[in-house]
Amino acid sequence: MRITVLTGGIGGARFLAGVRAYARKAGADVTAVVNVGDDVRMHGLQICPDLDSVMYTLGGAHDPERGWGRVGETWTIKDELAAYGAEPTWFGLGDKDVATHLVRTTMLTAGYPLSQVTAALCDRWRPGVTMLPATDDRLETHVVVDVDGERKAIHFQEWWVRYRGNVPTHRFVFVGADAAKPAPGVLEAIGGADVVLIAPSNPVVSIAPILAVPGIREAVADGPAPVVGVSPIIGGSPVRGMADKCLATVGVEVTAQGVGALYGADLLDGWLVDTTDQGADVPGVTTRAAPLWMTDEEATAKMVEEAIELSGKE
Ligand code: FO1
Repeated sequence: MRITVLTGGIGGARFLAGVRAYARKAGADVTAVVNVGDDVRMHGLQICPDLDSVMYTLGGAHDPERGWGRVGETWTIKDELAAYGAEPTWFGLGDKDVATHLVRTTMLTAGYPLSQVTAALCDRWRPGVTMLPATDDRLETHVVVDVDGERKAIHFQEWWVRYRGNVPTHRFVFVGADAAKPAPGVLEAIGGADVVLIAPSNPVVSIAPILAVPGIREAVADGPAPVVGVSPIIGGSPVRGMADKCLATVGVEVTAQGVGALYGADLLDGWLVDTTDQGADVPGVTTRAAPLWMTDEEATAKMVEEAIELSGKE
């Protein structure tokens, strides 16, 4: 069986650990199509938070408490940059993490596309799934906000890390999406899948930027594989992160039903919600309830099994 997962964020990385555990038992192959909208250039380095979260989590090197970056991290470079007054001081790059960004930036500067750079980084981390950026082209999520009496667009990382989303927020813009092409292998992974899963990632800033790459939404919606989404909202709150703030900005109710309806029957065949949200009704989509707390890999693999069952492909 071939499972393709659209994913982003820390929750998406955790979910993938469960997909990999399920796949090992079921003898399935997994491809992750990963959001690049969070990517940002800082201090001359290209940083890909979602690709790195997946790579470090599946490589067993992530910091489980912080959620992002490396376990056992040190912060000398961050402190030295701050001592120079080098902005942005609100964004922390760990020493170990910097090595990843140096290798990535060197390869990108030499002309390698992000997909090949990601494959090269994965030679070290052996995530056990094929990791593909949604696109090799520049695609960044920017956020239109009011700051200091001025309306302007700031990078998603500034919105989230600097302001924690606590500024008047008007909309999200996926800069570069219109001209972006799916990275090599993305359309093939979607078209050749037996099932496509949408991870319990932020629908607005993790999944929407993937679907904004021309051709990807169509491949998912019109492809032969059943599409099952897993709700990132449990009992009216996001499992983690800022999905509540993002959904409020786009005028969508912060409920499992609200997010299911946002994806809609155009995209989804099945929608897996938590048992707390049993009864969530998404017109034209088969819903099912199961425990969705990703407390450990085993619980997450069980969620994945429920999603695969819901797809009818188990
Ligand atoms: N999150 C923070 O809250 N503060 C940081 O200083 C920070 C730095 C950082 C550096 C590299 C990286 O890959 C991720 C980093 N994150 C940081 C996490 C990131 O902002 C978000 O959690 C993701 O983009 C959302 O998925």
